[in-house]
Amino acid sequence: MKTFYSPAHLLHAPKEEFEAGRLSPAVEVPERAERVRAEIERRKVGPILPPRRFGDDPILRVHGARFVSFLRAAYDDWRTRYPDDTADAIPSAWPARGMRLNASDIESRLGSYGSDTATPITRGTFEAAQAAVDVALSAAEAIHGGEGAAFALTRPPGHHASGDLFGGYCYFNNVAVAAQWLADRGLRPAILDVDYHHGNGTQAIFYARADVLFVSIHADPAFAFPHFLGFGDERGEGEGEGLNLNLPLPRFTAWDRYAEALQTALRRVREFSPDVLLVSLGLDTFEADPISHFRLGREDYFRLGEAIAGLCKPTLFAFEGGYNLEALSEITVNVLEGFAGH
Ligand code: SP5
Ligand code: ZN
Repeated sequence: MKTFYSPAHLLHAPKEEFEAGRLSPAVEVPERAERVRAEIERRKVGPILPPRRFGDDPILRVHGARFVSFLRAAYDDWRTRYPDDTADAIPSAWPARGMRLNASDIESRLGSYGSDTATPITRGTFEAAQAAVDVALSAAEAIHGGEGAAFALTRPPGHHASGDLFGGYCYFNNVAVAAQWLADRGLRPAILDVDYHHGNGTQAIFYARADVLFVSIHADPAFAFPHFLGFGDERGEGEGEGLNLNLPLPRFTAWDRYAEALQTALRRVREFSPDVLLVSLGLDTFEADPISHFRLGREDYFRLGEAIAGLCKPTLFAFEGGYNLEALSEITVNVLEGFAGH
């Protein structure tokens, strides 16, 4: 299996996030992708290739032009506002109920386009996010060209970013842009999101769409991030009615219960009969993940890959969350090997 990877992700290295009432060390760090890259070499998954540049157009098929302009300028605007400081840009006020959406200065723009305080914009964030999209698109192009599978080692992740919101460590929705690119070439994409957290951004982007299926297995938002989307009664709307499937699970879910949800998800994907499958591959379902509460073990990730392979579809895996630095690379490659049948 080919892996697509860009060192430009190193440009996005936030030191801290504001979470649980305090600034804490960032968990979405460059070392994540560097470790996975090394393990892919060590276990000989296949060649590691650089992405090509696709430019803004495929991004603009999914994200609003104002949102893209905001992200492009955000760090410089922030530095201009706070010239004698070095802190990264983090929103601190939002247009909450009863207020007016006003995206004039950098503070109001951060609050208008940002959804939480854990997703800092640093000097290199835009370039890294753009490269992550190119990585996902290059994998999509490989699959469009006839590859049976590809791994997009995307960082920063994407599934919490919607058409005009960044958050949950995500800026551009890598998987959504890749799915749209494939749909624009006449293919019928299904997206399976197995990150611990609900892919609220991806769901929002395709919620009213009949041509893209979104299925997500995740921690119940009744107790987990993103808190405000991902409930079981969200089934799509308009033409997209019935084309969104959320499978929220309780705290401490282990493989047996997870596997049941996975079978339900795979049944729905099969019924949709896609031309191509995109997997939002979060590894934060691991039992020792530092911010999550499922209990999948190392070996379970082989089973996950194998089960996905059972669909017999061209498959694009895109890296999302997963924060246990010691286990992350091993369990990521377990999925890829399980899929490839090693
Ligand atoms: C891509 C992805 O996995 N994004 C996840 C973003 C989650 N951000 C907030 C998580 C809150 C978890 N709180 C645990 C407290 C440990 N300090
Ligand atoms: Zn996650």
